Amino acid sequence: MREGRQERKTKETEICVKMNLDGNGAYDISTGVGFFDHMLELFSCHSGIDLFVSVKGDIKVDAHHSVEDVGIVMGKLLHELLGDKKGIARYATSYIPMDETLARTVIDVSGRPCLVYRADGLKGKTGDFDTELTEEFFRAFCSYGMITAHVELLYGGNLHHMAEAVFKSFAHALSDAVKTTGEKIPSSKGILE
Ligand SMILES: [Mn+2]
Repeated sequence: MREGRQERKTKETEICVKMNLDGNGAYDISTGVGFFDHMLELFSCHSGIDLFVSVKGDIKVDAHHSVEDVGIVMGKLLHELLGDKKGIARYATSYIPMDETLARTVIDVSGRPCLVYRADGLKGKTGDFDTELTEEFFRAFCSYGMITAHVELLYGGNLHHMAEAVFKSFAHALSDAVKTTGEKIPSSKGILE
């Protein structure tokens, strides 16, 4: 089982994350930011990755530190749980519509951190969440998870739909990319860091 936990404490946030890459989408999320909880719940549900997230953060400032730091801790844990990446699919693509909105994520579990993020329309608040923080979350997650992701909001209208489609498309692509489908390390170099 690729299952574990990771904790991180700074002067801004105190975070605990537990993850099971081979789970069935069970979650318990409490970040102090309601809409972000909703996004992480979707992430778990649609990736099949079991996810526990608990945050005590300085949300009286704003949600920035909490959201970014959850990305850091989730990324670090993902990287640890993937180990030598033997047998994983490595590449995956997912398109997710939500009514008028369409999002696409293409992932390479490359061992190299890179995020290409194109979601110009994702600006402004929905609920208690500044949707521009979506980029901060994925940047931190990809940087510490050592994965390459191209995340695009192709078009959309409603902010809630747009944020949701982006998170769901990322979740689906990640789920497929980390699935174990064989025995080999999927690289002609013989190693994925
Ligand atoms: Mn929703």
